[in-house]
Amino acid sequence: MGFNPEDIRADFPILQTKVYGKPLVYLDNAATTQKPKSVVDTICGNYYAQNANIHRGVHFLSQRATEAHEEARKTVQKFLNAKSAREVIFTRGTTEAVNLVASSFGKAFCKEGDEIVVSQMEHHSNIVPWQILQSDRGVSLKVIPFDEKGVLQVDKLNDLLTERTKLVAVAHVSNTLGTVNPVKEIVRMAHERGIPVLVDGAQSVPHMKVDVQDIDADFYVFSGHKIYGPTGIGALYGKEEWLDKLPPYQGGGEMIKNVSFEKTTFNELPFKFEAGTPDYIGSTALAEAIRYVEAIGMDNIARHEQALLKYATEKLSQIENIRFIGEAENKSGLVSFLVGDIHPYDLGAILDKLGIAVRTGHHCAEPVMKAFGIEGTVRASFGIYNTLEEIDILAAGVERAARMFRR
Ligand code: 7TS
Repeated sequence: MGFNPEDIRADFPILQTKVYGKPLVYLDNAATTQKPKSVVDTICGNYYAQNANIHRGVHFLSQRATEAHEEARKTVQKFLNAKSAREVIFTRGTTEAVNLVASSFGKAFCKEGDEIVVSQMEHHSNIVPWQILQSDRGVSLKVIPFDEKGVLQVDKLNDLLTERTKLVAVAHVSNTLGTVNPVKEIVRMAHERGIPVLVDGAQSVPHMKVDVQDIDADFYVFSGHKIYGPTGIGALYGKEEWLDKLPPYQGGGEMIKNVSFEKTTFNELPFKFEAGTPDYIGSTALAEAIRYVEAIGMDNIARHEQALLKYATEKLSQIENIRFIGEAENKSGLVSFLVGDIHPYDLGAILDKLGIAVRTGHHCAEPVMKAFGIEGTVRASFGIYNTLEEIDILAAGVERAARMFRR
């Protein structure tokens, strides 16, 4: 496995929580991950020792906070293998990063009749911002479908790309199906026609090595809270050539060079896109989270989570009338399922009473539910601190719930 999850667990105080007297089994990592002590300590330490607004101050604390924020940017840059720190924009998370691109790219490049291509397995965060552009600019959305196993039908992409396609926006990993999409191939196909690609990395960055230059994505976005970092911080990677061409998303302090009532000039990258006081405490805590996962090793994390996925799939398969939603060969560490006609909320509520935290519902991916003709699923999603024993507890819990409903 490359590392011992028991050692990792000791770094996460919340995992000691008892739920209704039972040990917490936290399997809702796709929604958000728990935080190691080092991340929480970084937040506290920064507030205790180096809090001051950044970039504007000549004084000691302000300079120290500025350096930490800019170091954090470099940490994200290296983590994603971006060419330059100017290509890393701090945002509130994936959602804000997609909205930033949709809004700015839309303003600069989209007009009535243009097309944006998304996939059928997108999280609402990578659908709705493009729909807003639809009503603002009159662009239309085209959708890459997936098959019955939840595999994206990439061969259909060529037919969807036209002279009117302005951008392709696709998830690297589906939060509902777990499918890992061949984003490098998608980028290659789009680039053959000169079309830029945004990749939603919310569910990939925490679980595998991501190299934005290798993928050749034009934009790549992720959230800090899904990679053991704090809430309220995430990043947009954008190729400098694209970010240079995009107008600012929000106006305010920090993103300007000069302001007068007659004319305002904008700051250079990355500050052009960071209006107002940025979350400089969050950025440094995110950098600490990145250091934390890198010390474990992204390849070790991927191997561990693949082992959990394999074991969970085998164990849960033994349950009568279980139906997996998402059976791609290339899957990330999560299982979405239904058992017989038990409502996912009922199953989730019983698992909760056993101390097991899973997510139920449509997981903000209603088009996926529609494609399968279901209302929702139960989803167990794995992280670095999960163990095979926890999978046993999950499988026993699902079996117990199934028996209750069979009676
Ligand atoms: N994109 C994907 C693929 C996601 O899984 C999520 C969140 C988002 C975007 C939005 O991220 P945010 O941090 O900006 O909110 N996914 C989930 C989930 O699966 N359950 O809760 C949130």
